Amino acid sequence: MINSYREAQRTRGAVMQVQLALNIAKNRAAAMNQVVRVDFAPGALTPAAGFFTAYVDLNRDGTLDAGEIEAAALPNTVKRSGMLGYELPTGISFDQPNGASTGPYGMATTSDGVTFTNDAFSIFPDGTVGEAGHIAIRDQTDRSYAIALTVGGSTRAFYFDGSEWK
Ligand SMILES: [Ca+2]
Repeated sequence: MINSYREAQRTRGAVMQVQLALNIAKNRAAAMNQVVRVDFAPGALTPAAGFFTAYVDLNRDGTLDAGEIEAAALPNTVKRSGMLGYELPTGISFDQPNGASTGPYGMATTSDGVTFTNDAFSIFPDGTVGEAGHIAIRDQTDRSYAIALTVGGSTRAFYFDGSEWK
């Protein structure tokens, strides 16, 4: 039996942590004057793993190479498949909500919940990102959120009420 209120709090908490992680990654890109790559499908993982990393892409090739700094500064850092990153709590996943024909701001959706090319994007030292998109997050009671990212690098969390994003 799922306690609905507690479940809602837990899901909102996870959404806030993902948003916080993106902001930490952005601050890091500025502080280090380097590109930070946020990857929801690092190594052999896919977004279904509910795990992502954000590493300092020193050679700017979009790949996590030996010697590149991993995501130790993210909230709730765990190690998965040999990589440091953030993992969604049990029962919460990257996934599009049922009944949503678009994402926030009318963005296109993808079935795995993460719309970025190759499920990853780069944050440049000036805070801008290579690609706008969103990350949809859903819990086991179908409560659905998304974090939308603009090319300017700002993030905003949305809730899907069953018919529209708010
Ligand atoms: Ca690299």
